[in-house]
Amino acid sequence: MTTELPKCPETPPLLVGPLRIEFDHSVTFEGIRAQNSAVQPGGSWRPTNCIAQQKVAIIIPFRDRESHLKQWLHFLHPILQRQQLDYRVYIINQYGETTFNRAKLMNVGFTWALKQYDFDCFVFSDVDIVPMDDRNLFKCYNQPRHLSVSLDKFGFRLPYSRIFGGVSAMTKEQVTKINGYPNNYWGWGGEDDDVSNRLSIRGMSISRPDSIIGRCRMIKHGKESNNPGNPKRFDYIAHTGETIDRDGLNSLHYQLLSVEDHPLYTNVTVNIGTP
Ligand code: UD2
Ligand code: MN
Repeated sequence: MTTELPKCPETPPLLVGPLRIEFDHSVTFEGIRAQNSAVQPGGSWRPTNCIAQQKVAIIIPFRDRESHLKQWLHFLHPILQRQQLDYRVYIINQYGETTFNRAKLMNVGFTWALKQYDFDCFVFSDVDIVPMDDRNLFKCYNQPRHLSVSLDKFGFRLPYSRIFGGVSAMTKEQVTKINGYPNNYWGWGGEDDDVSNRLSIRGMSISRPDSIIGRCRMIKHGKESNNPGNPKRFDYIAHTGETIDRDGLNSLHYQLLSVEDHPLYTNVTVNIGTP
């Protein structure tokens, strides 16, 4: 006779609530591994005593931010395990030195993760943001979810109501409905507002935790010279209605250079081309 595991409860029982998040200690990959011995190669984990509510791919756009990545892994692996998610961490690493493209990396992560596993939910996260409360669940809801709602950098307030940058979660269906992220936002800014436009064009709204549970910290940093402000962003976000159907998952082209299972994450290095 086989005994089937029960589904994990809606509210994970081991959550602790508010967390002390400070970035003043340096951490090592070995140290993080030792603290998270149940995490599998590639940075995946799932509960052993119940079936997770959701299968979640965490997609992190990345280039040359190793110290941020260590802090993120250090804080997030324990939180994600307490949240009882069936999860895997994907670092989508942009190859080369040309202008950064955060949104296109998100599309690569979504597409690649689905080739590996039948994920239901995608959490798209900056590498430098850590939640200050583990009740801020890294899972998906009926409407697209914005998680980094109350950020220290913005004085723990929502800077504007339609903001969708930082950390956000969408189901596979929600991502598909908006044709994913735009691919043509090179450099800093605007791509998150384009996604917000896409959501409202497709009749969706943004769900959020409250401003206490939604508190987050961002690691202080400067701006990289190869991620300059995109001067075209204002023009682009005024025309999402015209671009949504032709720029996105259906027009994504990239060259996969390597996929490596590191002990704490899956590293996907990709050539996404140039502007
Ligand atoms: C804001 C948004 C972010 C994004 C960005 C504009 C919030 C809280 N954050 O972040 O979601 O919309 O503006 O593009 O609203 N990255 C690298 N290497 C680089 C450059 C960027 O890994 O050289 C990645 C990394 O994951 C980083 C993210 O891209 O966290 C966003 O870049 P940022 O942190 O420089 O931008 P920031 O903090 O203004
Ligand atoms: Mn940042």
